[in-house]
Amino acid sequence: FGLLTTKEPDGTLVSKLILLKKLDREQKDKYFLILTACDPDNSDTVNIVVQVQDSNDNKPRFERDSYEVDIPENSPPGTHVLQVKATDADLGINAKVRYGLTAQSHLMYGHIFKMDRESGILYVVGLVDRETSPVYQLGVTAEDMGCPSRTTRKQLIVNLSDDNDNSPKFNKSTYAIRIVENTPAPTKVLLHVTATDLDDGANGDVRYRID
Ligand SMILES: [Ca+2]
Ligand SMILES: [Ca+2]
Ligand SMILES: [Ca+2]
Ligand SMILES: [Ca+2]
Repeated sequence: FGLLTTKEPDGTLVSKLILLKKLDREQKDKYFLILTACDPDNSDTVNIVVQVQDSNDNKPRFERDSYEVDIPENSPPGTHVLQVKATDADLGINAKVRYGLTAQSHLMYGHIFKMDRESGILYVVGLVDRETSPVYQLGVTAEDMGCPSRTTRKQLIVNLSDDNDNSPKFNKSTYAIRIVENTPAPTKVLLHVTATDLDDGANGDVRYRID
């Protein structure tokens, strides 16, 4: 702060308090100044309190640089996937954070995942099937309520772990073999069959037997 002293036409000296440097409420929100007026013999002082009001100059910041979580496929609607959290250095509504999915993620995956605006909890709302998509890359947002508001985006990865929810399937429903009687046995290969299983790892390993 500084003083700009000017002389009025009637000869009075007027001092104006001026700002010499930008203020940052997040650094210091109150200043106590003492202004003294003095003549060669006497003086008077006055206290000045400067309260710095907030402007929305900070974006919300997520607590983590990235979010990644594993959940089992077929987790039912209502399953709590993960909670994100962001803080904002401003004050009041400038620091009040609301969460969401980016417009693109909402468009693509809004039928599968939903972000609670208040709590930042991501929920399952649709079918999560590893065989359809084993990984979801979601864009999440934290937006403050300032005017204009400020928004931060972060990537959130949801990996689906496998559940053994697919049976092996033969590539044909019936196989017919013609074989001449008295063919010497053991013989060459009569038939090659394959069955596939869409699951992962051991859940997708197929063994064969004849009953
Ligand atoms: Ca803010
Ligand atoms: Ca601020
Ligand atoms: Ca299986
Ligand atoms: Ca599966």
